[in-house]
Amino acid sequence: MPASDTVLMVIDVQIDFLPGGPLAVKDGDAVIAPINKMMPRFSNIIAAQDWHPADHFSFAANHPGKSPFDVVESSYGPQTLWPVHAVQGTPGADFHPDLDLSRAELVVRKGFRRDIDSYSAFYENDRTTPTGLAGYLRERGFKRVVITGLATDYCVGFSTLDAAKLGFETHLALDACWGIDIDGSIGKMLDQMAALGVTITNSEAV
Ligand code: VGL
Ligand code: ZN
Repeated sequence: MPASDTVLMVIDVQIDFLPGGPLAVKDGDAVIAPINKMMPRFSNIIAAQDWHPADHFSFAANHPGKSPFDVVESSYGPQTLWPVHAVQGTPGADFHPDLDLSRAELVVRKGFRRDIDSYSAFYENDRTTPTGLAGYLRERGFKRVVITGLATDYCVGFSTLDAAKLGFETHLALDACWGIDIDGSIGKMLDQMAALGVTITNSEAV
């Protein structure tokens, strides 16, 4: 049983990232069963939800002549363009109905500013605008985070790196995550996690 100063983080398990969605992570629905199985063991659960306005900068459709997965310059450096996804208030932005978030005590929404994307649940992609999650976790006295969800190489990955950099003892439950994998991005992300001392584990072990 994880200690009470541990929080389970469930990242972006939303309809648009699951098979059939516009930014589907292949086999992404495979994360739902292990996450549901983990939840009863945790006293504290929080979720992150990608939550973009329809005119969001990260959507290729908002850049004439550009296609999804092109990279453009932004005020904060290179930004990958995505298919339209997780638009505020649309069914595709909802959590998957099979995911049992009934005990989640906080939902952090991110990416709601038109001009900044946000992969991490802690900081937006300019790497300086905080979501408030670090303050929340500290004020609640949490010391340890266990991270699950989508996508291993983007929102899960950047959330994990930030958690470790912020000084939380950080664990990634690898079988409860699934990635997009653009040009080896999953492997690169796991290497960065290892370099920061993240414990790569699995859903049964934590
Ligand atoms: C994500 C790309 C764009 C994710 C969100 O949840 O990993 N990836 N928006
Ligand atoms: Zn997004």
